[in-house]
Amino acid sequence: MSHIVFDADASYAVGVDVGGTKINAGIVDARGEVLLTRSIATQAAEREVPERIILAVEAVIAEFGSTAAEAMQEAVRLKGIGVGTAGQVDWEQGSIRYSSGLIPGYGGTPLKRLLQERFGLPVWVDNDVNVLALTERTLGAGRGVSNLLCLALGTGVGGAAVIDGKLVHGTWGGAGEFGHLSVDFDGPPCVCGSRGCLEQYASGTGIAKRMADKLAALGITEPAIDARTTVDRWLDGDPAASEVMRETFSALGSAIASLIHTFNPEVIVIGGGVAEAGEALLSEITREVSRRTMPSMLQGVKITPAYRGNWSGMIGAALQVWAYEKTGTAS
Ligand code: BMX
Ligand code: ZN
Repeated sequence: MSHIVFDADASYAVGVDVGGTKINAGIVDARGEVLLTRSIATQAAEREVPERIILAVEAVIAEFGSTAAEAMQEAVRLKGIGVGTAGQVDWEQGSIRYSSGLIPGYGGTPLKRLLQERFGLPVWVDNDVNVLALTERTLGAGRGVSNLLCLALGTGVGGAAVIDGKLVHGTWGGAGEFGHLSVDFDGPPCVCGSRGCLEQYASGTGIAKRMADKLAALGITEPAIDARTTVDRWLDGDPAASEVMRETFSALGSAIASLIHTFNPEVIVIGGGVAEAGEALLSEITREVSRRTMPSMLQGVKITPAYRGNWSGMIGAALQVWAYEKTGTAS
């Protein structure tokens, strides 16, 4: 007997969240309930990233097939595959137009075509944080909200904007790269070519790097310092970690204030692995935002954690299958 509760009457889709570090794949129903999940590393020496995405999808489809067969004695059709991926996605083509050095060699991948050919199912591909916004609109803090911003603090920093009820894609799908808002025009160089980008201060990668630099300046060498350890040490009152995190909060406060001034949103959702630090992190961000935003524009703005933390990207990836089934494209 499987421990999975399988509903023979529900329709299911595959959701895949491709981040700089992990690929999370799962089977999700139309209400965003997760039936099963699988997580693998995005980059491993022996396979290219598109092949690893296919591996993750094969794994969840195989497990779903045996679960469905156990429950019903027959195979059940999946409705489609939805992908949310790091990188700048040409969302009508479903291809990766460009990817920063966080996923080397990924740019140019015709992901939608590859998955359609391999699995024979309808496929939707969008940026990872654009699909996170879909989860928030459908299930989370964005329900009934017409103006919503999402920021995901992960391996990189990603963003999405829903404005006047519409997910903003820009000319071909690259809109919402909030991680590359510069918060210091003379700051450290960024993988995108600019300087002082929010991502340098608020991503897991950026936090870990700045903590290692800070310790090195103090004559301390800790080779494997990561963002989680840095956040834990900040919560414990460690002075070096507190300095690093103070910069993180200032950078976030500055970027979010600019976003509020640009978009006049009602809700700002903060997700990604770094945001799993929880309430303490959120209240520091809120404080920094309040210091830097015009009072009239700050009034009523809600800064809130992402629905179901790190799984919300995968859920939103799958939700595309129902959200866009009629039009064939995002709205
Ligand atoms: C980067 C950029 C964004 C992405 C964001 C969060 C790439 C490969 N990534 O700024 O497209 O949304 O990181 O990505 O160009 P994650 O890896 O933290 O999920
Ligand atoms: Zn940048």
